Amino acid sequence: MSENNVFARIIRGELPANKVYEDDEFLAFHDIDPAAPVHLLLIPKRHVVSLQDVGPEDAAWLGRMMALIPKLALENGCRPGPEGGFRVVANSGDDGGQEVPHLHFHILGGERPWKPK
Ligand code: IU
Repeated sequence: MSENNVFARIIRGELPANKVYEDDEFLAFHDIDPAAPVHLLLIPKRHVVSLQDVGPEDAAWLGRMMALIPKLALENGCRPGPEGGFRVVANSGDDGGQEVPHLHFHILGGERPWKPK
């Protein structure tokens, strides 16, 4: 059965998103309710609910996903260098505060102050 959460529907093109990046494996878009001046979500197109569902066999695609983060952050307004930077958050499961059951990395940045999500 296919996923029916909002991110799966964005991947399938059933819902719009303010996309900043897309390739065969991943999609990134602006969070609809930003918690920082820059707030992106990076998701894999494959069906993965959370970091609780990945293991050593996922190292290659997860590595490619992680390696996209600095590029996306800098291309979308995060400031470079030690005084700039960004925060990466992956809420996982109910105790982790996850609302949408499809793996996603929040990429948060921009000039402070802002309250981390
Ligand atoms: P969480 O880690 O599952 O709690 O984060 C879900 C995020 O998805 C949250 O920051 C929402 O603002 C965001 N979001 C979105 O960007 N577009 C949507 O249609 C929905 C949620 I629903």
